[in-house]
Amino acid sequence: MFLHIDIDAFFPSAEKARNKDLENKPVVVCMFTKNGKGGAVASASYEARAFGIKAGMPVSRAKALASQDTVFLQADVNYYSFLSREIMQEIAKFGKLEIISIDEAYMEINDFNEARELAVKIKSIIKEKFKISVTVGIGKTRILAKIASKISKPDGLKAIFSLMDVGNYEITVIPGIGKKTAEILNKYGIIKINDLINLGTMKIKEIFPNKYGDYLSLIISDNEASIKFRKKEKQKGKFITLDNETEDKNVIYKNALVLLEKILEEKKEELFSSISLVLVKSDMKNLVKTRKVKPTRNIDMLSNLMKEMINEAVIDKPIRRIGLFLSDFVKVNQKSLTDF
Ligand code: TTP
Ligand code: MG
Repeated sequence: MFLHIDIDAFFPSAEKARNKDLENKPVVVCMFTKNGKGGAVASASYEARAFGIKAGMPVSRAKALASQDTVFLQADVNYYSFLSREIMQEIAKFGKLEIISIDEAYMEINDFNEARELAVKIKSIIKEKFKISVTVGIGKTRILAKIASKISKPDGLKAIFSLMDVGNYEITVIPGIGKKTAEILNKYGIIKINDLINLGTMKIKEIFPNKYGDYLSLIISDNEASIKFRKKEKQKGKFITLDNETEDKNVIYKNALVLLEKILEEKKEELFSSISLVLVKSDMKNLVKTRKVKPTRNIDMLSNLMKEMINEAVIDKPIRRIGLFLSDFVKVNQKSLTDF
């Protein structure tokens, strides 16, 4: 058996835990842009979710949906990371913890009754010590435990022994089935988990003849599947071919800056957490540099990083093409994403 422990509305809950005035209030934690006008929602408390406010939404949209008394706060990631470590340490006293993100972890337990008792204990201790509620899913596999917590949030506790137990839920409760995959499956008449189970592994592998098909097949057979991936990180990139090959770092910088401006212009609402520069040399070899940043769309910050990377680059051959890639901020402390 596995426990999947997931903190409820983590960032807003962390804010409520340190400020009694926020109790029972809709709280939206945001990553604001530098001028404080734009930005995206990192997480909304359950009271705020009732208005339709969700993670990833532009702050402007969230404000339009919010009630008068909704509190908007800038994310304090240092505090959340600190709190996350404290909470995880507390939970780790009960067994070997596999931490998979800032607010989620698994624990393997031999016996079901033991798992259930432990889940109750963990929930009450975290509530008592940190004034924060967590949901615990119990499952035969990690995926089943994760589904169990997902459908019983907030402050929930639920056990699932087989995917059939949740047959009447929509397929999107399965981790890894997002909007796009759901659309594909919907075309085959697959709406609920029962439909997916009835479809069978052969047909699933026909629709997805790749690792993803293998993944779904494992899930419908109640086998342990790797859940290293979650939301796919979205990348926005552009290339420019220079009129004349150059070794001049200023020229390279100016061209890269044009790419940066274009990407920011096309992705008006996004925050980015990594920037990669690709320099294609005259011998067609690539030189790639990447920098991670706190979620931002601040052009001064991003162009400075770009300048640093260009300055560091050893340009031993003239450059003919320049590429720039910005990756969306998806989740704080997210593990590496494997795609399929
Ligand atoms: P989640 O566990 O996905 O969400 P949550 O804890 O806010 O809400 P719940 O589990 O009750 O559904 O993410 C944990 C934290 O990670 C979240 O509080 C804020 C952060 N986060 C972002 O900053 N950006 C995002 O797009 C997402 C999904 C989460
Ligand atoms: Mg959570």
